[in-house]
Amino acid sequence: MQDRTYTADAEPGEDATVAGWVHEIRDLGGIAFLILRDSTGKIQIKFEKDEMDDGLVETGLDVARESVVRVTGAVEEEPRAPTGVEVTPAELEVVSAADPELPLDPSGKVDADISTRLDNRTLDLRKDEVQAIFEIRAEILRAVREQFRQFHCTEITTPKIVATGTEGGTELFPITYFGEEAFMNQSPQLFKQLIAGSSVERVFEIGPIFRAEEHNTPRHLNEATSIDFEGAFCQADDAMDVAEGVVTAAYEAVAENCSEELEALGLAEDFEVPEDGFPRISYEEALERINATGELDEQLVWGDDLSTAAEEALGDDVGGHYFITDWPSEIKPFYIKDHDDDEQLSTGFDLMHPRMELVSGGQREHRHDNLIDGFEQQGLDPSEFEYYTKMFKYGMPPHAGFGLGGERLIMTILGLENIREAVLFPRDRQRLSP
Ligand code: ATP
Ligand code: AMO
Repeated sequence: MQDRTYTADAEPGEDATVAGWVHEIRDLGGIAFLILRDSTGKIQIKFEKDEMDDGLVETGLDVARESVVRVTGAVEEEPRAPTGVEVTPAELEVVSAADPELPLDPSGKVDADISTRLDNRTLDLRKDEVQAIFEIRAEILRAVREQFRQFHCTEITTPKIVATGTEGGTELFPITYFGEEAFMNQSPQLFKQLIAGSSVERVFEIGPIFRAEEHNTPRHLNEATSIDFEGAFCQADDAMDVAEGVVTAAYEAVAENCSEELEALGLAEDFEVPEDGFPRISYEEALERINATGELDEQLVWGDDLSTAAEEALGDDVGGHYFITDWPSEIKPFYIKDHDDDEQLSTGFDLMHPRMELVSGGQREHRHDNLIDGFEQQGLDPSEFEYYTKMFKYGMPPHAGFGLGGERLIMTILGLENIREAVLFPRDRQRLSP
């Protein structure tokens, strides 16, 4: 590491070398200031023109904004400086000059649309509020991992290049794998079940999923981060407890450890951790409550999936996170188990935030013959999935699990308008690079 002091650690009374980006230059005539920014904050560099070497003053004040500079000098207390300290430079080196024309203004004085921001993510991330999102994202993922460990889960990594899809044929990205057709995985679904069915029992994964979603919406990505859980000897209720625990842990970690970032996002005052005991509402009751709101043009009937408008009507009615349980079997995938006493009714559940779905999960069909029937009912050829189904013949315990959309979790925690804000380099219909 090069010898330098973070701006936040520059101690008055000592000499220091600080290095970072030129945030701003203010030339007031006899005196001028360069505000230098690094990952820990900002510091003022003072130029008293009459008292300093002309060459040094010229280099310091002619440098374009966002150039990288290294400055060595005496650090002193200065109440008028933005952070209460300033450096009087003895040496100043322009390490990397920036073009005076920037495609994006990192000071945020000039607004940029999301597309310009994503095209220039490096500059965009120089804004405090954008950096705050990714600091919080890192903290959320840390907290989620820790919570899973407390639930005695083992972290796994499953393949992303696969032979078969599980979440609907039209949303697959095909690729060529040494001359054979293969796909980018849509979900770790089958693999996590295969591991839960070994004596590892409880697993989680945080990894990418790929979906060829046709729609361009503020809450869909073509490459997203899925937070998956699978547990042997679990029922749907147990998986719901884990989902609630993980979501709550993420909020708690942000409340406890991200006060500066919340401040930068203007969320510090109103940030709230959701109350535990998310209500569990059956699909049937959900339909009744949605219909009773009178918000929809047409009444919903049994078997209907919930449209965005329906989800929003129910979200407003409930007012917080909630589960929808006991969905009709026909609209849940083959791997979700039906209730033993009613095969029209599945053990599938969704966890909803008032603005959108966060989680899908359920108890799994662990009986080999019923599983094969399920494939056929869904129009899938079970022989293509033999690598999966045959393990159900060698001691497969009852099990349950869920998938939680990582970016949707971040988006709802921070109230972001667009899911792309929660990903460094989002993939959508229009965007394959950077
Ligand atoms: P000083 O007595 O500190 O040299 P000044 O009042 O003589 O300052 P200038 O030197 O021309 O005037 O400074 C212009 C402006 O910059 C003034 O409003 C002053 O308050 C402000 N200023 C001067 N020094 C600093 C500093 N170290 N940090 C922040 N602001 C300063
Ligand atoms: P599902 O398809 O509902 O279920 O996905 C689970 C969760 O992942 C998130 N998600 C997405 N987020 C952003 N962009 C997308 N294109 C996208 N697709 C999904 C959502 C969603 O609730 N195998 C099951 C899970 C399980 O049963 O364990 C599955 O994938 O937040």
